[in-house]
Amino acid sequence: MINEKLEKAFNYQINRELYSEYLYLSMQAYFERLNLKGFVNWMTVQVQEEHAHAMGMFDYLNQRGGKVELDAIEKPEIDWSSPLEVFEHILTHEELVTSLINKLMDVAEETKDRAAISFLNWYLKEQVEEEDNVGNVLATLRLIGDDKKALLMLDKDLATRTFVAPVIG
Ligand code: OFO
Repeated sequence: MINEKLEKAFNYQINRELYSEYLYLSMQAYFERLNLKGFVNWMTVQVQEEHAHAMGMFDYLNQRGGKVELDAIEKPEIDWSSPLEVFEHILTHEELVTSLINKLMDVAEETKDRAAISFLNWYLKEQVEEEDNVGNVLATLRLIGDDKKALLMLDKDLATRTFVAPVIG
């Protein structure tokens, strides 16, 4: 049975992962409006990943005999001024998520829940990857500047990203 404080912290993080999914879905819609199909694809994969992150915790909490409590998901932003601004937003958001996973880990450590600590290690590694992926696209967008041709080349590149269901934990 999972400790109540840790259960609450997991429920909060499930909500944050679902918010991430929602935010990226909104970004996907923004790229649809720009007709940048490669960026749309990149965001689609991102949305699927966030759903998998939320479900990983959802399943884990159930497995540990905890009570999953879904909360309201706030409305995400709907407009950005450019692809660059979107990716700046994603990086800031992922850095925030990393700090939240660290806080969740603090609660797992505080409650001496070694199983949860081991489970959460996967999320910490995943955050390193997430920040790196986003940082790479962001760096390319900064190089591109106002060059429309180069933006379309990046769009082609982002069209190749595929979703691989993660094995969590
Ligand atoms: Fe769930 O990693 Fe992004 O937010």
